Amino acid sequence: MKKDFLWGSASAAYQIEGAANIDGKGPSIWDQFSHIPGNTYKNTTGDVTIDFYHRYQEDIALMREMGLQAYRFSISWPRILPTGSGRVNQEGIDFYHAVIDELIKNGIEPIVTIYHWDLPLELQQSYNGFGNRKIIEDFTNYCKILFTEYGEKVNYWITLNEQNVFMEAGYLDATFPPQENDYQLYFNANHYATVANAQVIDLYRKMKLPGKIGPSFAYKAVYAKSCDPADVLAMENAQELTNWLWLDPYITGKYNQITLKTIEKMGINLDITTQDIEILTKGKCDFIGINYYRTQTIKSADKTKEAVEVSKRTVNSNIKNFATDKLYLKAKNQYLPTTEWNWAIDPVGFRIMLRRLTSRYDIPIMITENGLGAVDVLNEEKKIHDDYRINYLSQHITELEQAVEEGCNIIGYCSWSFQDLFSWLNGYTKRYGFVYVDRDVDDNSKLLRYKKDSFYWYQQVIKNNGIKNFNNDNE
Ligand code: BGP
Repeated sequence: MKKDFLWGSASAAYQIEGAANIDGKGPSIWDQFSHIPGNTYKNTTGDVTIDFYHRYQEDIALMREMGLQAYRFSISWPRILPTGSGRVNQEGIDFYHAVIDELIKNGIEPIVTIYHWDLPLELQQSYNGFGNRKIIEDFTNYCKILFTEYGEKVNYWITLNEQNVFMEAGYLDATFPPQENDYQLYFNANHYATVANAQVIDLYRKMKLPGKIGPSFAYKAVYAKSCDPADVLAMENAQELTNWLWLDPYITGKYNQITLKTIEKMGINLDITTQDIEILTKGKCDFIGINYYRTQTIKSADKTKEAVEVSKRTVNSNIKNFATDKLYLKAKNQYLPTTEWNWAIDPVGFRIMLRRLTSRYDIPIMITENGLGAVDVLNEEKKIHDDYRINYLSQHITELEQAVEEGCNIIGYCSWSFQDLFSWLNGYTKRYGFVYVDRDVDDNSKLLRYKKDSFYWYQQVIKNNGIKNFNNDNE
């Protein structure tokens, strides 16, 4: 990898901070959602999580010990602005200065995510959050505060984390807040978020700050189930509605015509103005953040009963006369193993995705998440032998190295995650970290940190600037 390549790891505020109700922080939509019984695994909440808020120095010391070069974390909007706009909470501002300073002091590059899903509850309750175009102004004002406070210290900004995921889960599947199930609302809310993203990138440039800025996208490269042209066409439909709908405006500054027409034919009235179109052209990203976990396989709608999985979505929708399942269906890929959570494990798909991105857009790419969620066991000697995680990461990094040799411009790699953390709907059963945190649904656990085998393995990867050299050295 190039000299300035960053080997890092990632997290998000709601998943690590805890301290949900102290030092002036306001409630977020996730605080409310996780407190409604039945929404999360065994009703786990982010009230305490792994208490990064009080233990950040201990965690950053572990990062330093590992040799981590970058740490991606998010800022909690309601910790900065308890009601989303208006009064600023100085204790929140100070907290993130302290975290950023501590990272820099320890030689670790802070990569700051501005929005990782914890919208201030007030904005949801007063005007429906992302469902209203007012969000664009409030998001811009929030960003202005962050750029003014931290702009000189932070070289990498991530605007929105996985807009595609929080939109789909929040506005179609109703599994995340605000638990809506409405295609018309989904497409408009998504569009407002896309405009908000572009507007703050434009603002960042106008403020003449030294760093780079871009969103993080959950990219699932799509495969056709077969070479039947009907399956391939279905795959193309899926690309429009699951990838290009975001990547095109982020990177090229406009939606492509096929995406727009597809949405229109679905009976959607997209609330897009000429001013929006201008904002999009001014807010192209410097790099694209990619969160990669899996690929998806697609088949055409005509031939099957596998439609059930996708059709569920339209059950309560206000628009019942269309569904994406007329355009494409999800299918199983018989060539790929899966995780315990049934996510396809596909390291080659990682490389395919990077190559597709490069050939379509030719843009610098930062891997902002990649990792394996698994059940980890702390044994009697207080060790965690997570060779399955080492295998997963090692296969993915190997493909990443290949992609670089093949011409992809990758500027960094952040695994998900450094410490174990709260997995939105899965509590602490599904763990991703290099550092085990003694934490379960029970808020009284001790929150002690233990280094897993993968901690020492990643330490070597960083030291050797990748897997290739590391493996050669060990031969
Ligand atoms: C991404 C999110 C992360 C993280 C990860 C793993 O979509 O950006 O916040 O949680 O997925 O997901 P999960 O915890 O559901 O397994």
